[in-house]
Amino acid sequence: MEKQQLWLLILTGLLGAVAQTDLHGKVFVFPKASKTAHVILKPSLEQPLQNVTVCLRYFSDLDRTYSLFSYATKDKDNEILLFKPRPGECSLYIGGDVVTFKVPEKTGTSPGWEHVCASWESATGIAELWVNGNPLPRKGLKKGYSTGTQGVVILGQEQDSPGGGFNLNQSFVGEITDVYMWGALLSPQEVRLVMHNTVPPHHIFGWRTLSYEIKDYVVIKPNLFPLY
Ligand SMILES: *[C@@H]1O[C@H](CO)[C@@H](O)[C@H](O)[C@H]1NC(C)=O
Ligand SMILES: *[C@@H]1O[C@H](CO)[C@@H](O)[C@H](O)[C@H]1NC(C)=O
Ligand SMILES: [Ca+2]
Repeated sequence: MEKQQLWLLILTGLLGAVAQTDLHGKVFVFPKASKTAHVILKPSLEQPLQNVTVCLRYFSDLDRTYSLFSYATKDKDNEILLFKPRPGECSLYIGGDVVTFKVPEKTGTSPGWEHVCASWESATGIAELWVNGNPLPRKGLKKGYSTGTQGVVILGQEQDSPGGGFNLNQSFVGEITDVYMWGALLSPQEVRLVMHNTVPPHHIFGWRTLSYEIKDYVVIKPNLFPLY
């Protein structure tokens, strides 16, 4: 009996460590403003990154500030952060520095949903933001930098310390789906393929093989507007 329980524990432990879910056609719903609701993505980033791309699709009617993707390390709470300071703008933080892109209103085909890909290349510092498959004028930051490791990646809240320091006024309310991260840059063609859910391999996080932990009030639901 005790032996069985022990094996069960070991098995659950192993499954817990590697459990991956195919969330195709599903979304995370963040139903209300909160300073606790969030989703932790795993594993934590073990390698410093010189090339980074983050893509996701989201739908929100917030007109305040909110976070889309937050990676915080002990040294830098805004190590990699995709952030909406206000409607019509999108900011990318790398190692605590920030560039802000002006986003033209409604360029997409799915009303309300917006697909974004943000990338950063250490060698040049060049940051790209693609909105619904269209590139915005490039900016630059943190040339020569490598992102820190062993931090925490969170959807739904903006971190001011790894795994915490949330602010209700920066919480995400709405729906997020198709979240991916690569330690590499994507070609323009790849960005457009990702938008149509044909995704290059070798990602760090992938929506169809996601390891995650939901904290507090976040609900997984079918996508009501599945274009792809
Ligand atoms: C970063 O991407 C560039 C362009 O794809 C590539 O030449 C370079 O080797 C990459 N660097 C690393 C560290 O992966
Ligand atoms: C959130 O915003 C409200 C209204 O603007 C403000 O009164 C409150 O102090 C803010 N809370 C935090 C934690 O920043
Ligand atoms: Ca922060």
